[in-house]
Amino acid sequence: CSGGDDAQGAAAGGGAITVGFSQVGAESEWRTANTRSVKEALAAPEFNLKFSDAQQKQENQIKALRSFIAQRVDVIAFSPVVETGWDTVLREAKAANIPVVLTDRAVNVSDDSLYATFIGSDFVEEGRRAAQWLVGDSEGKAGPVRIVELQGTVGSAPANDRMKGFKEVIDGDDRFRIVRSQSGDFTRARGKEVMEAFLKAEGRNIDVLFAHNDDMAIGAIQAIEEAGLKPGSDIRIVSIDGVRGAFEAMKAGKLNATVECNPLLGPQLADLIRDVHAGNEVPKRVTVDEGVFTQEQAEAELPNRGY
Ligand code: GYE
Repeated sequence: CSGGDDAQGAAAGGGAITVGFSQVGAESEWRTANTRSVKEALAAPEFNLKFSDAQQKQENQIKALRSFIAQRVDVIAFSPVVETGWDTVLREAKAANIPVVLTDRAVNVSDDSLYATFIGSDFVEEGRRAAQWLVGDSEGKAGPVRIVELQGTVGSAPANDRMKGFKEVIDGDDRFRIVRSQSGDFTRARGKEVMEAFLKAEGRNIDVLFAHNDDMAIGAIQAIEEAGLKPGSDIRIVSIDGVRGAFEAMKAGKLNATVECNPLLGPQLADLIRDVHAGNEVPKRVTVDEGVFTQEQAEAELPNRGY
């Protein structure tokens, strides 16, 4: 036996809490705001942060987690790129007695004791809210309403859940039809490319764009303008996150609505890490308060945006 318990005891006895944090990447405005928030909160002297960027690849993230385990960090926190495929590495963390806090995105594992807690948004609810905005905005309009969907990273919790929540609501009204769905990997560049392909395939027969995040919507807006159409009126657009760029696009009349997804989780994450490390009971699921904003509110709300 390697004497792991002694090492653990010494770490808990005094000094800073060493936290290994594995971030998804830097794919969106949301993500850069999230990274900033986490780094700021864990810059406090009571923490010693080891930060790693997975560049949107699960294999990089698994490597980072294994390296945190080898370094015997006190707590691991990570935002999982995709939902599945975590059982093995999380069992390794558990065997090493290192508690894991899931940040932002959830995982699908057979055994819930493989992580201590999950802090993040309710992505299904966000998808529902995007659809509810669309239903409200389509009052009195005749069908069919042809929707194209720019999905997030394939297999990620926000892509799976936002699609699910959105469909749940529009399925109740047969005017709405999703005519094309494809992943734009949560980036502006891919959002633009995929929207170009949608426009090529569907011509002028697109009424609505639902983008799983603002960045893809902003990329798509460019594609729509280049195709000689007016984003926000020829094609109505709803997306998710509520980043500054979305508020600017709404102010310019090019984006119709954004559903808020708050990335500023750092302070709440720091509290959870402190509690988990101290062995205190924590809720298994912690959610974040969020709203929906429209063009009419954009100008007034812009100065209040923290991201
Ligand atoms: O919506 C998107 C980012 O996981 C909630 O990831 C997050 C999503 C966010 O790339 O912009």
